[in-house]
Amino acid sequence: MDNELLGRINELKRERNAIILAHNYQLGEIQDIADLVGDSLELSRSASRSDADVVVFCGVYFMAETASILCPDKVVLFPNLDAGCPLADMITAESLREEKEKHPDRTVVCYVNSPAEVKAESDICCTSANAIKVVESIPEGREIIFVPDYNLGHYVATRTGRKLKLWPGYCPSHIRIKAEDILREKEVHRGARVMVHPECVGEVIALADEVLSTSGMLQYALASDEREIIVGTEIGIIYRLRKENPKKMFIPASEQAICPTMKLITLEDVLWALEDMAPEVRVSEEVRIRARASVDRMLEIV
Ligand code: CIZ
Repeated sequence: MDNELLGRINELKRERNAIILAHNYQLGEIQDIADLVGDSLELSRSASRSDADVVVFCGVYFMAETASILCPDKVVLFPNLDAGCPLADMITAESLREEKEKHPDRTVVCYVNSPAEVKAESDICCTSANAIKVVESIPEGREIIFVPDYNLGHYVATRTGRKLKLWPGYCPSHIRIKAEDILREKEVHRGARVMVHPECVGEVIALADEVLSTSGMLQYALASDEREIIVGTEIGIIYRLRKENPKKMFIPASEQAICPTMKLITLEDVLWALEDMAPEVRVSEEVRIRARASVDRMLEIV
């Protein structure tokens, strides 16, 4: 690793009173320089509690927006504006408004992987870790629209027995994991536990021992005695799993489960963002207040 580059990043971090946040799917070198590594909501919540003036968010675009929603008093820098989330881009506020008009008496549950404007149009937000609890909190008999991830919504519907109207969005990286990948790895690694993310398709979820969010996977790996775990999510998480559990073996269910935009942010991008104090992501106050209300309703429940 380039010591000069790292030295300069650290110097600027101090000068700007900045913290660097990295999502669990980021490149290893980005995770290594981060003050915090985690899932999108835990990172934004930690940032809001910190006394930093500047947050450098290394993840995908909706995550930087979430940080802006929760930290309006801070400058949120997003080092590479090309790092979008294809799942979040499968819904717009306008298309959701049209759907709401067709179903006037409904509750909209919106997965955190969505644009800020969609959060603002929703009644309550959820993450992959708490989606079941959020749906269970809605009174029985009430119509529920779940956006934008079809597979997560389908999993929640199966687990809660609730009928959800599902949006046809999906994560292009998670749907690359196939049932045959799990079966093949189980054959090679007899006795290994299988943990998968709920953005995976139903056939994959059906073969899993554990269905967990990224933070759930990290907690499970630390707490369990399992020596070998097959991991069905974006492969960036393998770096942190191995770093935190050097004696355990983590087997990616599929090397194809890679999110290209999650890998766009480089150390140089982080340095330039701190030098230029740009690109900045700031959600308009009107959208922020409504999106924040949807996030706060979730936080009251979980
Ligand atoms: O919310 C997140 O960070 C994502 C994308 C998934 C997860 O399970 O942590």
